[in-house]
Amino acid sequence: MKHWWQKATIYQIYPKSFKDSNDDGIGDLQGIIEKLDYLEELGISAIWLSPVYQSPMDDNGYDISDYEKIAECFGDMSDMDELLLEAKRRGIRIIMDLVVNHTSDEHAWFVTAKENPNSPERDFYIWRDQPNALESIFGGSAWQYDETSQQYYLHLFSKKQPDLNWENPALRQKVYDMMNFWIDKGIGGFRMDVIDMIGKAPDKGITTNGPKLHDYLKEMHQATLKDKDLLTVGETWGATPAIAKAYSNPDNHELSMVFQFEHIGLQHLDNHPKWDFTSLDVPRLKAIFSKWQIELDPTEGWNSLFWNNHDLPRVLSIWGNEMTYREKSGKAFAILLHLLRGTPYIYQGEEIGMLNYPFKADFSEIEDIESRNFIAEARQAGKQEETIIESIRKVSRDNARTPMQWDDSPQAGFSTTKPWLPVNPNYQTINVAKALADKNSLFYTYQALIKLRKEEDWLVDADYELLETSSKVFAYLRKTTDKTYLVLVNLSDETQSFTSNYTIKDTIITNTKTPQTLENLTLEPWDAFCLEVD
Ligand code: TEU
Ligand code: CA
Repeated sequence: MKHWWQKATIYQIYPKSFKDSNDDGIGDLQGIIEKLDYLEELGISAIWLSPVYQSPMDDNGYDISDYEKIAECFGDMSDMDELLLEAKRRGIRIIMDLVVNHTSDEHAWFVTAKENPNSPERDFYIWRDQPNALESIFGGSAWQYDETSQQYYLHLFSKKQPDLNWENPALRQKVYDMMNFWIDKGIGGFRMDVIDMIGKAPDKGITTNGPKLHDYLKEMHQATLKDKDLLTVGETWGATPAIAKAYSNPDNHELSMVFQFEHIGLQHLDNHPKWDFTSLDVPRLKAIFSKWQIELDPTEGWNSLFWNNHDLPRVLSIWGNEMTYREKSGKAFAILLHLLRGTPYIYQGEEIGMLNYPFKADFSEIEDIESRNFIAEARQAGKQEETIIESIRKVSRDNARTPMQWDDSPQAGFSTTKPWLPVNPNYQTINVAKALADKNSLFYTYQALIKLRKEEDWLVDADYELLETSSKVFAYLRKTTDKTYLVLVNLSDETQSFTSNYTIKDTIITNTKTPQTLENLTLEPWDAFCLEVD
């Protein structure tokens, strides 16, 4: 039996930056509702909605102060209900972001826990008399001293994001009740933020893949997800194929799939922080994707496929060619990814080829907490300002978070006032209106790929096989018992040669002219196609 999410393409919305309906410079739920027709035209099956819950916005909503309320800047629960209804009318499900590794320090549980060390809520969080060496992912110690109760609490992210104590069964039940509140509203599933951290054992220095992680997920499944065909995708930075199978093997009853980040690791030097970025190593990309394609056979697990999200730089700016081949390299990345086995995710703006932002050298345009902490630490460590800004321009999370570019009117049709993050100055050339008007635009490649996935079972079923080619060419086969498909992509600015004995039967999708033969073929820069072959 196939699950709906095996034939679905998911579109991620970062609500602050998608569409502002009331001209306060911040995207909101009514803005999303306005743009549902656009998403229907693109053809996606579900929206992954980054957090819209009540939040002081220290980390743009990944710091939640009430899971059952909507942040005022986004609207209210009636807007949320309207979004669910309007999306459903268009065959679009809503995947909520589940952030339960931590809450905001302004969540009522934490407020009570702090004020009253004898309250049951105290044990919902992780308190110690002395800090250990654990560090926050956003920099500095992971422990914050609380004057009132004279203990330290754990925060693996910002100090306004205290970690929840999953060892407490009452806390776990509260989380499951909250999940059921949303499931009862008819959502399509959950994207689970840093879910691999909930089983942490902080005294042993273990933060991810802790000993009880999978017990908790099985318990969660029983209490919430069981018998409902919801899409669940865990964010798991350190997952290997073996770990991914533990989560996504259908017999384990945990999650549908996880986001693995091994290919994203190629963005920076090995064993270096993300700020030490490097250029694309195509042979390693091929090896990583091939490993995941082969190991996560549908009987044992399921893959998720993505280039972009709200934490990552725009793929075209780091691995594609922004200038000469912006749309063509965009199509090449799309074709390469969407014909693999797994569920593809598109991040807002990816479908029109949005790019990184040229941040001012004085850092005045930087909003992201991770970036701001990095700048402060790098300065303290005596790094050159030019090196710091170079890192920021290349990999800051704010690159993905600038407003969606809808048209060429001021503020790119996102808002009529100055938005919370500036609009990319390239909006007059890169915007939705332009993309829709041009039948050859990147948008229509995405549209075609999404349609193909819905219609063609081989995308789910067919085996994967990597072909030996020159290093900058990525070529793979998808084979069913009676059909063979070849996906062939030149991931470079130079021509490449390719040869094969297969004969061409049909063109499935291409970003260039289909060749007559595969024998002694010259691939132009960023050529990409999928052909049925014999
Ligand atoms: O991200 C988890 C995470 O580890 C990121 O902080 C990641 O390491 C970093 O962004 C890479 O640059 C999730 C969310 O996706 C992120 O937006 C949140 O800030 C974070 O969790 C805390 O909730
Ligand atoms: Ca608004």
